[in-house]
Amino acid sequence: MPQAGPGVSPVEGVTYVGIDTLQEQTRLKALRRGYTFNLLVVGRSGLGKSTFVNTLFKATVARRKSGEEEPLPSTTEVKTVSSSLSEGGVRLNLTITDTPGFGDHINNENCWEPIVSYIEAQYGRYLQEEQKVDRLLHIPDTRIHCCVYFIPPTGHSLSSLDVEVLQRLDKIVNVVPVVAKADTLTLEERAAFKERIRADLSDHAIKVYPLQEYEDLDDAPENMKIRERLPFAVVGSTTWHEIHGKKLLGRRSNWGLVEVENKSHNDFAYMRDMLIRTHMQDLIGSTAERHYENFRRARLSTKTTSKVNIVNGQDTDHMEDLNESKI
Ligand SMILES: Nc1nc2c(ncn2[C@@H]2O[C@H](COP(=O)(O)OP(=O)(O)OP(=O)(O)O)[C@@H](O)[C@H]2O)c(=O)[nH]1
Ligand SMILES: [Mg+2]
Repeated sequence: MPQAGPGVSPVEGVTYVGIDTLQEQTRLKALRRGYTFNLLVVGRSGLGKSTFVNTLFKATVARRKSGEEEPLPSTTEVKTVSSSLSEGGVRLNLTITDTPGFGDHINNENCWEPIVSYIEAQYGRYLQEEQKVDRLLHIPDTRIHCCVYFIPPTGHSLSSLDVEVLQRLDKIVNVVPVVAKADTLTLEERAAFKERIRADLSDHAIKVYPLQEYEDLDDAPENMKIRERLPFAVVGSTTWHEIHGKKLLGRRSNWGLVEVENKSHNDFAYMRDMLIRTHMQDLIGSTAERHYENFRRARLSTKTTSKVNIVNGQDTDHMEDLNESKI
């Protein structure tokens, strides 16, 4: 059989057009540009969010010397860390935004506001760029593609504060729930707690990623397995331990060393696989197609409403400015 190529068809008598090379063209274009993936970590105070950020960077990007590390200070402001990874010619710009923990006050009303504002500000920034007359071909993307939400390992149920925060977040961002400090629960406690949390999420109609209603048929079996594992029970640590000549990230517990990247010890590696290996493209795509689109529609329809008022004799330019400044 003749080799496929311009003018040569793999099927006799059929003209070969070459649309099968589109995939390769798209791949090469994406490789040149690289990928940007933005993660946000959110949750109540002291659950190990900053440790998780550092663990993910260490386990994914840097393999440094073993030894104990300085304890982390409590996070007081939103902080973004970025790192560029390259593997097999594919470049990834991984950005993780760490947020201060909440829930310490007697009155925790509106404690989610800074987080919601942060997520929306990134959409606003993108929209502003997109609407410019001379806009960039590739707008720098700071939109949050995934929010990792930390649940305290209480062994009971989801607290009312977590429910309130999650109900606000799931409308604007892809949310992946995790049980923090999983090493403080036995394997049986973890399984029971996870089941309880899944039931709580469903009772409160909180939608977590991956959503069944948006998946392709091809993804369905894999996503089903992920949903059965949610919330991921994770352990974070930035301390390297030398075991049989191998450097491992881990945390000492009553039962011995809990290895961060060992799938039989906790779900950290399952989660990293989902975020970076199997679902990154879908997380980026669904952020653009659903969450950003919802924001854009809402923001632009507010503008249209203000223009209707203008026609009714209001101050046009001033109202436009007000809308812009909200971004
Ligand atoms: N047992 C256990 N402890 C952890 C784990 N991850 C972090 N810690 C410890 O929990 C404490 C708080 O960790 P941080 O990473 O600062 O927590 P945080 O959520 O960023 O805290 P805030 O910024 O104050 O909200 C530290 O003493 C960590 O060593 C874990 O997986 N298991
Ligand atoms: Mg912190």
